[in-house]
Amino acid sequence: MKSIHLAWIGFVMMLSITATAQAQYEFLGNVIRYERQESGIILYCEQEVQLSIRFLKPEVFRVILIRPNSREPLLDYPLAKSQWDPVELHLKEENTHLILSSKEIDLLIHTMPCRLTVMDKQGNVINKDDPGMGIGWEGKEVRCWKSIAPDERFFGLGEKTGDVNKRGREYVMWNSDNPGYSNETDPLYQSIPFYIGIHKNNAYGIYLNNSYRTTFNMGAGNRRYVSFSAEQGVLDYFFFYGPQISRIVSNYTELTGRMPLPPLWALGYQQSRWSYYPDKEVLNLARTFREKRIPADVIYLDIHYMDGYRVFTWDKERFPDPAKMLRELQAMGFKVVTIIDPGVKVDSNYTVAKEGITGKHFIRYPDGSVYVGEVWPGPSFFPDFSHPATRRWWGRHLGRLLNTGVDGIWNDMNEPAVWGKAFPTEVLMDDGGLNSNMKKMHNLYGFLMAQTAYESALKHQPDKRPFILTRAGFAGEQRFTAVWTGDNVSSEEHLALGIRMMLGLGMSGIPFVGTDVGGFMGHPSPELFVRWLQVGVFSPLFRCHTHWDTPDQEPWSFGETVEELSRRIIEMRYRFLPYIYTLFWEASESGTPILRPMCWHFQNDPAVYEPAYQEQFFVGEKLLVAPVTRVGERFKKVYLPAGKWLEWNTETVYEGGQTVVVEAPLDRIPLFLRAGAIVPTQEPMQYVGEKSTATLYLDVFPATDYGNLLLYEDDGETFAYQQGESSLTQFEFLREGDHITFTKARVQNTYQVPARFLELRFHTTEKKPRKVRMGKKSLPEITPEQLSTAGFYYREDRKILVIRFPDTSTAITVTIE
Ligand code: MIG
Repeated sequence: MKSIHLAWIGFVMMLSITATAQAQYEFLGNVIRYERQESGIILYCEQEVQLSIRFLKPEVFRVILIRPNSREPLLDYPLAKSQWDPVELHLKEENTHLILSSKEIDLLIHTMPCRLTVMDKQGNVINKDDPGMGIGWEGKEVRCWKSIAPDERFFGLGEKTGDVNKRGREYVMWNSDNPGYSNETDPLYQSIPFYIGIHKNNAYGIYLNNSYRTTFNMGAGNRRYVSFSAEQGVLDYFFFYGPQISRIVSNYTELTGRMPLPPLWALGYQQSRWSYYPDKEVLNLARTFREKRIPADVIYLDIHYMDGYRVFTWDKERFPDPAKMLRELQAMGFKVVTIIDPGVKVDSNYTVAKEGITGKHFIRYPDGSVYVGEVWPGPSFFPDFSHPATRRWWGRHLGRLLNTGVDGIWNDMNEPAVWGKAFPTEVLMDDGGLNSNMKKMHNLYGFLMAQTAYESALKHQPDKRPFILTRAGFAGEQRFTAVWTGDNVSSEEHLALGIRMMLGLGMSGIPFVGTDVGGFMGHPSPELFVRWLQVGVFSPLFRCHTHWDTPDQEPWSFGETVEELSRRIIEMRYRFLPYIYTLFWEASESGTPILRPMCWHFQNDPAVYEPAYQEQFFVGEKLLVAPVTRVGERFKKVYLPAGKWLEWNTETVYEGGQTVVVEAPLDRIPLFLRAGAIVPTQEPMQYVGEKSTATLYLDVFPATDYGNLLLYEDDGETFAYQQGESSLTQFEFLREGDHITFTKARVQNTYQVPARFLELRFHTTEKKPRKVRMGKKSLPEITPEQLSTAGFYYREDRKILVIRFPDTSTAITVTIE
């Protein structure tokens, strides 16, 4: 046997091991023998401990620590994919190590003791176990230590406070309701045990597949290592090699799933507060939006719509006829999303409570008695969303709500939160018959509740894309739900923190995220409200929300000037919808976040990591946003990475690779088009679907030889796109000196886009072209008022060449000479 040599060395080493005292970690010892398996290897180590390594792809592998007497099943809720093609590997045995190679990486397995080093094909170390500690355990706790590279930075970990770069702090995963949290608070509502490490132009990701309380030490209190540990359960992690961040997130979301396309209306402006009631006030709110011509798509009903906070009821006095109110709102083009809390009021006259008791749907103590905790309704029961029957039961009630005319579900308090902040850990959930306590299930509760809502919505309205929003959750929840960052504060610090949290979530596989615009606790100054709305324009979820005891926080609540500014800012969101929707599609296809930190596109530029610029972000690949987050600030210092950049508001071109200062009056968001950009926009409308777009605008910044846009469109509502009913259009330009060739090619044409004009706007055009041709035909010069004539005009003042023509044929070529 090949392994005899190793076994002998292992035996010699064993003799030198002294007995471990109790209050100490034990570390993974020597490899005694190994067994090659398809796509992997099992390493048999001292003390009957095994390490299983299995490749899912040449650049992705899974490591599982198997200890005697701890046979807990692996966690499978977060995983969307379990079948992977075999991966071809080669094994080489050397004196002190084995080398397991895929075509992407070499995994060095040191055998004495067992430690892993991951190398790229050029021999660079991507990541390695701490040589002294590697993997260890103490009682039920398991931990892995990884060496830190001097220049290493860390990203991800979901919804976490602090900087975008997580280095130097320790973070805990334990879903917690922390209203009015600060930049130091941890943990918060979400647990996404996934991070990305970037160093020396190399990057990797690690996902710890364990739902117990886990801890990520990102080099806090030490200069030596990162460690990730779980209080209990299996040490089971996935390693994703980059070297590009995008590939890490793509593979991570292939494993844990991707966001399905939401309905297009969910990308519109959303208005919420705790709480709008009674029905007359809700209708008034809706009418005010329409009268004031401030676009909006969604109104939220917070807990006051219910009868005494009883979930799935309506307060009869405040909302005597919900179906009628919902119909009236619908007629005005509004969608309604209602809050759903998990706590079911203990009340012997309340159907939901009675059904839950008879159906055994509630979480129980180990002695069988039903757990009662206190939340809004007073003493409450808590549904066991891990039980399929409970999911069906809850789903039927959700279905009733949807059939009344409600359009989306907002899951709150699902950490789960109770007064006293200590949901007992000994209570039990079904967990597929395993009967697991909350130590394992706590962090999964929000995930399972969101899954229940998503599946129920699908079942009851199979033709409509569900919209679910959740406060708490776990890795993989992006398959079911959008996320908002909970109870923030109306402060400048929180506006900036919210951006960092959205970026962290996006890098952790969750693209559909937002903050309470304006802030939840407290009241924003008029100016802070404006600045927050501006960030909202580019937040995937654009929802204004505020606390019970705060003043009004609608776009018209801050005086006339702010009302006018708000209208224009919200209109801007509707202008950008074609671009944002295309980014949602990209996210659903590849896991790529909609908001991206600058390192996403400029990984090797050290300046993009400077904390001073960490709230600048990309919206897609072509738009860089540098929002103002401070009141009184009228200039913005912006770092522009390499290349040319066009400031959207002023038509100024900047050379990248430097810091610039741009004007940022209150009505302006510093916004930069990257050279090569083709950005699609439309005219604003009052709500999604109000009218079809008469013109699709394409803003082109041709300061480079080539640029492109793959535009995605579909009906925005149904699942027809999954049967291929969508439209994909490739727009490209090629530039040689003053000569530009612009082409359009429908690459997928099963969804019929509405009849419309295309308007190309070539920025930074120095002079009026001699000729503009479409195919072989010369286009006439027209005036800006000639909206229904094909032709071109030149705007001397802004140096923009405008070309308009009907968007009829599936392929065109426009030549500018
Ligand atoms: O204990 O439903 O984060 O958005 O308005 C507070 C009332 C409960 C917390 C949510 C917030 C919501 C509020 N809820």
